[in-house]
Amino acid sequence: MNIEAAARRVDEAVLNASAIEQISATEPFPVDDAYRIQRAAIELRKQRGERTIGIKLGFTSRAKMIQMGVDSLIWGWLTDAMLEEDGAPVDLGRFIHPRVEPEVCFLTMRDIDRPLTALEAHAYLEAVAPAMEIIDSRYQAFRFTLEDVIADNCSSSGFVVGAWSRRFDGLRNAGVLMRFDGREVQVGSTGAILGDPLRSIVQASRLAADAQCVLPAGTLIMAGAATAAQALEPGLHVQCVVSGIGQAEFTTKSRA
Ligand code: OOG
Ligand code: MG
Repeated sequence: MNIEAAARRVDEAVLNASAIEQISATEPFPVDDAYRIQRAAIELRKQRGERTIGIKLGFTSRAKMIQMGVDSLIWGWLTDAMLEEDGAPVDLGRFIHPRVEPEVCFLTMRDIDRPLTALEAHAYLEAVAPAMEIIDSRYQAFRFTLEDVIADNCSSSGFVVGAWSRRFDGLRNAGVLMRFDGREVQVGSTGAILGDPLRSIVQASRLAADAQCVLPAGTLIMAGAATAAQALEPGLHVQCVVSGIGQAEFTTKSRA
């Protein structure tokens, strides 16, 4: 596998907002190479001035595994260019076939430089917020293998984070609602995320340690979707409510 060439392919799909064939269609490749491609593609973003500000976990819930037919936990990078302001309009023009999913986001207050236990995780956290991730697979028809989706930075394209708080109590099993124009489109519970979203910190610490990465204090960690993702279209008001934690929202518009 030519890692650099594959990274340029996914990166060009991002820049042109146009779908590509799955990389595995021409050449099957292992998970290790998938993460190498992901890293190389993030380097290309950094060369354009983007900054990594956190990580995202994927397939931490059954709902997502079933929707996408993939059953391994994956992770990718969040950059400053992906962060959309809570309550603001999101321009869909830069996406191919965007979907949105309800999540929670954590903000760390200490460097994570080793695998943490569930008991330790809490002490590493500054705050939690309701959040939504906008995913936009760079592959045609939003279809991919595990390796393809990892290479494509786990479909990550944008995210919106609501107000931060230290409301960690009740986070284990809080109701999650996603609404389009006031209509419920997804309903679930934070318990769907690894049984308890705090476990995403344990998983993140393990993945980072395996990759010999330190997650510096101030890192954002998106825990993964609590429900299946929902396709976005222009002209929507999108809201995510996490009971007892808060809400996040945005509207969609298109350039066209
Ligand atoms: C891959 C990303 C999965 C999640 O929260 O489970 C993910 C995809 O569904 O395209 O972000
Ligand atoms: Mg997600």
